Amino acid sequence: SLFTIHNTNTTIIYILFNMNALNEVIINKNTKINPIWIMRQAGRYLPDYIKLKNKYDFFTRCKTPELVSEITLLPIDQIGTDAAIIFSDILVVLQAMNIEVEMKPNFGPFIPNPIDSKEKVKNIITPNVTDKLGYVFEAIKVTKRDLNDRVPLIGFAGSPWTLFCYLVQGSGSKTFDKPKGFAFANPKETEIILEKITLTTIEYLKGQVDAGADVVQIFDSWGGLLSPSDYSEFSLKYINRIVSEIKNYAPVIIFGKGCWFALNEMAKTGASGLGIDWSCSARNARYLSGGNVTLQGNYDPAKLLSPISKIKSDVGQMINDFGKESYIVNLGHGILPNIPVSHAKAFVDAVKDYKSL
Ligand code: 1CP
Repeated sequence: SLFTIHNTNTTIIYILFNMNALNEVIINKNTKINPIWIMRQAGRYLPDYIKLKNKYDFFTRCKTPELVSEITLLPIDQIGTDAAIIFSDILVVLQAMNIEVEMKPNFGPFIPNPIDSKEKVKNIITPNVTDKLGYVFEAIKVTKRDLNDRVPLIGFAGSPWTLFCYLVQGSGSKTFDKPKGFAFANPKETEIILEKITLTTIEYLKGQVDAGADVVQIFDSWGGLLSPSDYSEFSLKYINRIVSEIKNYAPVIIFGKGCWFALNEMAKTGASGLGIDWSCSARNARYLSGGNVTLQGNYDPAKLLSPISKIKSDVGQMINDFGKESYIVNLGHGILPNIPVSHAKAFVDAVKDYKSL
């Protein structure tokens, strides 16, 4: 294999490689358990995270390797997920590119000087990633040490389009009308920006893998705001470049929120896994993705507020629908801050208790 496998004690890596390897794991351990992790599992809802959140500001948490490791391990210890995801944020890449990003309590990301005119495009740099983001690589090394091979570690980055959304809008938004307007009015400048983010992201993800990340996920949270053809031009084109550069170093998962229409093209990028949200059924996701790629998802995060008995039966149904092979259980988007820990744990336990029909 072209990949360095840092962990051998879990199915999640094997499932992203190929089914034969997975089957070996199943036979050897005499159990068949789909791997599970939860998007945004490290932050948000865990009381021990909230304590650290009240003590240290957001970027201090991101930039202190010991804190990153502590936060990253919380869900492994407390709800038992099968993979860890490094505690960081997609927006650290914009900071590295010379864009000031603040994280305002009870508001979210805030960019005081967004790229809202052509003249400002020159403010964006393609940085030396080790200089600017070396603290993430350091945090990955410390976290890998502390994980001690219990579960694999997932690195991540935002897609160029999703980062562009924050860069132009200056904050979160439901519609991201400013970046869409900028892209349609200034396609050339938009291409220049997306290229720079793409080059930075390739180096950033390579650095994460070199530091010990076993898998990487690309979050395209706002790709679903685009039409299928605009998605190809402004988002998938760049994701494709990133995947082709990274896939020989580590398996790549693409999560595109609301991007079911692009599953077929995403499958052709060479990604090992595709994240699915709850607007797409398992059957449609398998059909659209061509049936040969691992799928991940897709429980509606808000449904974790259902009674625990319902969560358990839903998980059984979901595994039946996606199938036991080439399937990583997850939510269809990040876990919400108001989910009781007991419900998150019930979701994980339901996967482990699943008995095939
Ligand atoms: O202090 C805090 O707790 C602030 C909340 C917070 C947290 C915990 C933010 C601000 N980012 C994070 C961490 C984070 N962000 C992780 C890793 C840890 C975890 O498991 O929680 C990850 C994977 C992300 C990824 C991320 N950040 C995405 C992609 C996933 C998704 O949810 O779509 C996006 C869009 C962001 C931007 C962002 N950062 C923070 C917020 C509140 C947001 C969303 C802003 C908006 O509403 O648009």
